[in-house]
Amino acid sequence: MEMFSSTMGLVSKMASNDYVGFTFFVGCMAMMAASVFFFFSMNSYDRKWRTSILVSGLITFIAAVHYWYMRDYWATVGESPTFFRYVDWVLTVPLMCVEFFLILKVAGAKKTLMWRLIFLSVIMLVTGYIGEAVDRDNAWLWGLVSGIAYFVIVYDIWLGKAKKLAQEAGGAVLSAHKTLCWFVLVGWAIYPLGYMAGTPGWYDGLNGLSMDVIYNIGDAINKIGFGLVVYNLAVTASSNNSQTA
Ligand SMILES: *C/C=C(C)/C=C/C=C(C)/C=C/C1=C(C)CCCC1(C)C
Repeated sequence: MEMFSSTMGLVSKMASNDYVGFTFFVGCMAMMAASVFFFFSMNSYDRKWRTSILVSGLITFIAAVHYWYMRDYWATVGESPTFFRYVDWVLTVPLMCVEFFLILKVAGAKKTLMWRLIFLSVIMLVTGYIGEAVDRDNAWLWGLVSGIAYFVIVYDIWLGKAKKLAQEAGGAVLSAHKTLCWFVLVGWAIYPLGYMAGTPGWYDGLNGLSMDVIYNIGDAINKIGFGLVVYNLAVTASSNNSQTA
């Protein structure tokens, strides 16, 4: 990566085929824009949705800050910013679990449901980190443990207690819950693909799509998409209320 000095200081040049650098850059901007959108709209809807939209904004904001560092790390070091990546995930993925709890609170969701999902997500991410950065030789084993934790999360929200609560709540909450479930089943499944693309000797760069590009696409879809589902719930549920009032 070639460097040149500008009047602004040291700026690294981005090659036109540097898809990783490009997606870090665009991802950073998209996360910032989404955060501003969520923060500014949080007071426009019923009070009970305020925290949910705030958490949507926190998820994209935390990601924006990490993308800023990851973009920089990639541009100067030229390696995958695995450490920053996992710090970002270990903060934002549990917050996504909190979102499930917050929208199901109307149906009487208990904190134990939230802590169970948070616990599973931390197991999923810590084992993934070990497989990616600490014990590469056993990447398959750590990936497997991580995959099992992921599977339990999918089971819990699709068929377990969370599903029952969503059905009790019905209406807009039920449909938001369903959409979030699809994000976890399909959107989150992008990550194990990235992991496989990044493990030497597996599918190193699935047809040129490197691990970081796959992770960056996954993050944009999941973090911004998740937030928009919650935002949409607040909009629908608030206007429904004012019609019946
Ligand atoms: C905003 C960030 C999100 C939603 C990150 C989600 C990450 C995952 C669902 C990661 C899952 C993994 C596996 C299921 C197995 C291989 C290791 C991981 C950590 C990539």
